[in-house]
Amino acid sequence: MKNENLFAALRGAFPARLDDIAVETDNGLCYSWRDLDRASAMMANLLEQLDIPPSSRIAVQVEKSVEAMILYLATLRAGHVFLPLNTAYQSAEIDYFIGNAEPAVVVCTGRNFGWVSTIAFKAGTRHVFTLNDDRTGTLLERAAACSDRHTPAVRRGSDLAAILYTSGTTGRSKGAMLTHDNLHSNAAMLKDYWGWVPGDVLVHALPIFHVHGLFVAIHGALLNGSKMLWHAKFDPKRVMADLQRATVFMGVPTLYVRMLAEPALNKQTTRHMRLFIAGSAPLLIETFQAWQERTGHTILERYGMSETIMLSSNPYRADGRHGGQTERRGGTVGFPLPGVSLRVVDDAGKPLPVDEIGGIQVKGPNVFPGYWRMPEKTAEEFTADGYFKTGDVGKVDARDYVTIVGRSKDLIISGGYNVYPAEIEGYINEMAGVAESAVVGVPHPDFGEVGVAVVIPKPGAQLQADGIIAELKSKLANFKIPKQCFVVNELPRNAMGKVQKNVLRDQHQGMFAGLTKKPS
Ligand code: MCA
Ligand code: AMP
Repeated sequence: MKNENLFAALRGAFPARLDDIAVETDNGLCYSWRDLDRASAMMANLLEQLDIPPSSRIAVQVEKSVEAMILYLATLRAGHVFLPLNTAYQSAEIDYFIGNAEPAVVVCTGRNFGWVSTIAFKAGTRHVFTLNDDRTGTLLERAAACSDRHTPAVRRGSDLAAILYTSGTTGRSKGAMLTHDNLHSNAAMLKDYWGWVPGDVLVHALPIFHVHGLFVAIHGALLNGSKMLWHAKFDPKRVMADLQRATVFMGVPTLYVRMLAEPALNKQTTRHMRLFIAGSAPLLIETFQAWQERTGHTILERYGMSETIMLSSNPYRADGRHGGQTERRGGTVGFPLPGVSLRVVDDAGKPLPVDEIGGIQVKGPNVFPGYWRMPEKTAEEFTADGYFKTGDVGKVDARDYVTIVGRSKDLIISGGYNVYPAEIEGYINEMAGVAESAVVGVPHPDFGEVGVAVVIPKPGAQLQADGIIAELKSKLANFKIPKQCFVVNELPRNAMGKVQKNVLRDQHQGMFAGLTKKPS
C-alpha cells in the first residue's frame, strides 16, 4: 500500500542539502532540515514506545516553539492524531476538550503540569509530558534516549491526522476531524496557487494551535523546502526587520493593522517581499488600501475554516480566467480554490444566481469528514448532496469573486480568534444575581471585532460590571473576555420575545471608534 501519511509528503519535500537551515528563531537558534528529521524521529519513537493504540489522540497545550512544531511532525510520523489547544484555555475549557477527545497522551507546559495532569489522569490519559519553550521538559528528556531513525507509519489518505476544536454554528465545541488527504491536498494545491518558488523564505509569526499558523503556514514552507523565520510572538518591529530578508508573510488582519502603525513600514523595508497573505477574519478595505499605498504590495486575502482548511483565495497572478483580467480585489476573498466547489443558497437550500446573498456551502477534497464522535451534528451541517454549510453569508459575482457579507452563526472573530457569544452568556448566566445576558460583537480598530456584554440583574440583585468581568477572567481564555460590560434593566426584544442582538450591536457599535490602533 502506498503510504499516504502527510509526514511522508512533507519529508519528501525536504531539500537534498539536509544541513541547510530550515528554521531560524527570533532568539538566535538555527535548526537544519536534518535536525527536523532527527528530532521528529526521536519523538515518534518515543510515542511508539508508549504502547498506545494506532491513531491515538495526542493533545498539546504548549507555548510556541520549534520543538512544538516537531511534536506535530512526530505525531504524524508515528501515525497518531494531533490535537492542538490554545495556550489561553483555562481549566474548565481544557477539562471539556480532554474529556471529549480522550487523548492517550497530553503534553503541557511545566508550569501547568499540576492542574493539566489532574484533569488528564481523571479522564483516563496515562501519559502526560511537559514541553517548555526553552527546550526543556520531560518530553525532550525522554525523546533524547530514543533512536533518531524512524520509518513513517503507513496511513491511508482517509485516516485522521488532526482534530481541531471549533464551535461551528452553535453550542459546545466540536472536534473537526481532518484527514491526511484533507491536509495534503490543500497544501499541495496552495503551493501551486500561491506560486511558491525555490528560495522563498516565510516569516512565521502566528500561533501554531490553529489552521492558519499550523497548517497553512507550516505546510506551505515545508512542502516548498523553504526556510522559516520563526517568531514566538508577534512583535511588529521584529517582524518588519525580518521582512527585509524574507519573501512570504501570512497574518490575520490585526497583524497588518499593527504593522501599519509603525512609521518604518514603507516600500523600502518591504522591497524583498513577494507575497503578503491575510485571512481568518475580514480584512477591512481601508487596511488593504493603506497597505498598498505604504508598501506598494497588494495583500492577497483568502478564506478558510477549521473544517475545510482553505476554501477560496484571491489570485496570486492573473490566472487566465476572464481573459486574464483577474486581480487581487480588496473586500473579496477571491475565487473558490481549484477542486473546491462553492455555492450560495437561500434558506430553503436552493442555489442562488450571481450577486444574490445567501448561505455559503462547499464541497471538495479539503472538506473534513465530520465532527469527532458527533454523528448527529455532522449530519446537520452537511446537505444531502454532500455540501458543508459554512455558516458564512456571502455572494459570488459574475467574475466568480466570492464576498463574505456576514455570518448566520452567532460568532465574534476577535484578532483572528473565534469567540462564541453563547459560551460567554452561559458563564454569565450562572453568576449569582444574573437573570439574563447577551454578548454581541462590535467593531474594534485593533482586533477588528470584540465582545460587549449586556447583563440583566435578578430583581433586587446588585451587580457590578467589573465584578462580572473579573469572574469571567478567572474561568475563560483571556481573548474571550468582553472588552466592556453593561448592567441594564432590560434587553431589546422582538414581538416573539427574542433578544434583538442587532439592536444591541447598533447601540454599541461606535464604542471603540475613538481608540487609536494599539501602540507598539
Ligand atoms: C490578545 N487579546 C485579545 C486577543 N489577543 N483580545 C481579543 N482578541 C484577541 N485575539 C488580549 C488579551 O486578552 C490581553 O488582555 C491583551 O490582549 C494582551 O494579550 P497578549 O497575548 O499579549 O496579546 P497579543 O500578543 O497582542 O496578541 C494579539 C494577536 C493574537 C497577536 C493579534 O491574538 C494573535 O496571534 N492572533 C492570531 C489568531 C490566529 O492565528 N487565528 C487563526 C485561526 P488582558 O490583558 O485584558 O488579559 S485559524 C482560522 O481562523 C481559519 C481557519 C483561517 O481562515 O485561517
Ligand atoms: P475557524 O472556526 O477558526 O476555522 O474560523 C472560520 C471562520 O473564520 C469562517 O467561517 C469565517 O467566518 C472566518 N474567516 C476566515 N477567513 C476569513 C476572511 N478572509 N474573511 C472573512 N471571514 C473569514
